[in-house]
Amino acid sequence: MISILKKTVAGLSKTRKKISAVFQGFAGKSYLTEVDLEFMEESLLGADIGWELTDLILNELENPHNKKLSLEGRFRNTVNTYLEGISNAEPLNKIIILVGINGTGKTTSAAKIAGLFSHQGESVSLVAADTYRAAAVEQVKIWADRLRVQIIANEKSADPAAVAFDGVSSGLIQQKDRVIVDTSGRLHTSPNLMKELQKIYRVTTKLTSEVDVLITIDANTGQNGLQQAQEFNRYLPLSGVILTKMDGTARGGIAVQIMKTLKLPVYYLGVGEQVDDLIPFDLNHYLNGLISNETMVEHD
Ligand SMILES: Nc1nc2c(ncn2[C@@H]2O[C@H](COP(=O)(O)OP(=O)(O)OP(=O)(O)O)[C@@H](O)[C@H]2O)c(=O)[nH]1
Ligand SMILES: [Mg+2]
Repeated sequence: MISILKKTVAGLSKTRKKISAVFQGFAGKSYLTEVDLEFMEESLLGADIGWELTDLILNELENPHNKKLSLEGRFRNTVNTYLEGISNAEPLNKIIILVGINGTGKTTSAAKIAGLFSHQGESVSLVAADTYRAAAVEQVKIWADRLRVQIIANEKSADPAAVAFDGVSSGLIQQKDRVIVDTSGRLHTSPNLMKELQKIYRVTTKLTSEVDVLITIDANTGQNGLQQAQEFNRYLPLSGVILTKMDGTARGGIAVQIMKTLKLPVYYLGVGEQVDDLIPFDLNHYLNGLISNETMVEHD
């Protein structure tokens, strides 16, 4: 199996392109000139790492005080300090509810997470609580068949909270290790739909306190994704983020801004449409993915 580090590096290839080229160009230097710094600034901002961290990184790299450490080492240290206490995620609870706006990758991520846990030997069920889109239950069914995990659905019900309640209670009775609830896409600007999500959360937490809510954010949406998560968090307590479609964007630096601004960990990165295209987030691997060239991890 391909290692998580290799997958992270591959999944971040578009974001890495510029940043890693800048670092390669500085090989052997211990501090940067004005022109070097401009290159670096452009590449970091272009990757959506954000102004605040970009300034911190530039200040660190232009300062010749710490010549013993490589530029890469100083880059890593600056990001690590910036995200201290935020980037380490708690292990996920038994019940995982996926929320987010339309098309951000909830259903695909639900299936991918089911695949990950089931691969680790856990018994998993998928709950199809998207009662809005006609094809939504069918989509979960196809994944469940492919993954050979149980699906709990009720095509006759128009009440997603009822489906979630039935699905989670059935999973608990069957002593499943993990129950993953897929919900329909909704805009945070629609109070009724957000209240419905609160209801899904409320009925689920009546059954057990072991519940986590993850929001899927499409990495291509940049700052907009930050706002989506902030708004969802006003309605129900988010445990963390799944940053999807990282494979299609050069702006994967948004992961850092999400963690810093929302004070929420990124749990997973989605790096493709296949079931194993989901990587547990690891800050060190992620930073490798930003600055290294692919050959540097070939022997991992
Ligand atoms: N390239 C890429 N495509 C992805 C990723 N995650 C999801 N997709 C694709 O994005 C599209 C939407 O994914 P879904 O999982 O259906 O999104 P959703 O949030 O469940 O959509 P709604 O239920 O309609 O709100 C599909 O074509 C997925 O294959 C990813 O990490 N990378
Ligand atoms: Mg869906």
